Amino acid sequence: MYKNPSFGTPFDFIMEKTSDNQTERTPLLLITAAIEQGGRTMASLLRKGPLLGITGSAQIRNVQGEEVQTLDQIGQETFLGLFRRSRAVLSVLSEEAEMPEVLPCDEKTSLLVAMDPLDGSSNISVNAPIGSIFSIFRPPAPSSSSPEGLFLNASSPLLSAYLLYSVSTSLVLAFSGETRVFTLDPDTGEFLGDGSPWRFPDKGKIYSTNEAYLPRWEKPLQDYLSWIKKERNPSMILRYIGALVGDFHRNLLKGGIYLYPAEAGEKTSGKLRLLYEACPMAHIARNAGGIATDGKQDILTIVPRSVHQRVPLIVGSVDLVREFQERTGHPLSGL
Ligand code: AFP
Repeated sequence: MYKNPSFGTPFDFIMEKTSDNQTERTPLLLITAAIEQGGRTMASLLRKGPLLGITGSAQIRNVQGEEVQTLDQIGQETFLGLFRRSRAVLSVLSEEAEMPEVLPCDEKTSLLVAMDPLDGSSNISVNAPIGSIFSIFRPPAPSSSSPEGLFLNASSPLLSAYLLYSVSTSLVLAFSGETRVFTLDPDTGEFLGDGSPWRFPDKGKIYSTNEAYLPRWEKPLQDYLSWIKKERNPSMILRYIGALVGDFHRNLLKGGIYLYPAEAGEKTSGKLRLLYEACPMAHIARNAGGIATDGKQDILTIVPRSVHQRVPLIVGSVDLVREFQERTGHPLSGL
């Protein structure tokens, strides 16, 4: 099997970026290795999908009231088990559990993990892309608060990651000012990347949103969409997979903007969860030269009020997000 000698692994990336941070090097290596192992396990299961009888509903609802799929449960058990065994994680917050779970660890070097173990579950039964999303936080000091308090008082992400299970399996990591893209070699089990930072391309022309909800959006948002379709020059194209990881990844590689806004009226906070969906994507975008906003403020400056808090999310290339903000009445400052 041909392997380009300049290819590097997530291990190389973390080693390179922690040369002056010995304290966090080990937990970051252990957590990244757990994410890689979970990615290998999930990718291997997903390849067989319906043959294993795991692509259906688990016939229960999660804390958010959403139907849980069997693969949601498998993702939860897989990643939670790996983080437990790493002994580098103080607590895990998951979309699939009401409360964060405290894990046995070496307290001196432990970090917090927030995760959506299986993003885009409605894509499972139709063999469309899905993913897993992670944000790694430093615990607040002193770290004696409640399990929830740890996440509500944590700093912005130290490292963010997602796995995309599609034609191939990608691992995207953002850490220390860089976003890097790795691909799973299914023969060797290694995640390999070309060793260079990834940046959003300039002049992206993709917008991704569920336009079926447009009638329920605020007027400035409706006007923005209408302008995109009728007047913007150069014109844009619409692409929507319906799994945040898939939509974000395409825009990261091609240049584009993803929008999941709040609806006008009672459902004002949008659908996506701050700590394990919006925040990691914002962090990955930022490290790739992009930006994320809730429509009014940078996602990375939002202080969570609850661990499963939802926020509107607009994320992508800086020029497109800036244009969105200007047209909807909240110009970005400082960018
Ligand atoms: P799940 O992780 O619960 O499957 O949610 C997926 C998701 O939150 C996100 O990945 C998508 O972008 C979004 O839902 C799609 O939602 P709509 O069907 O409302 O467009």
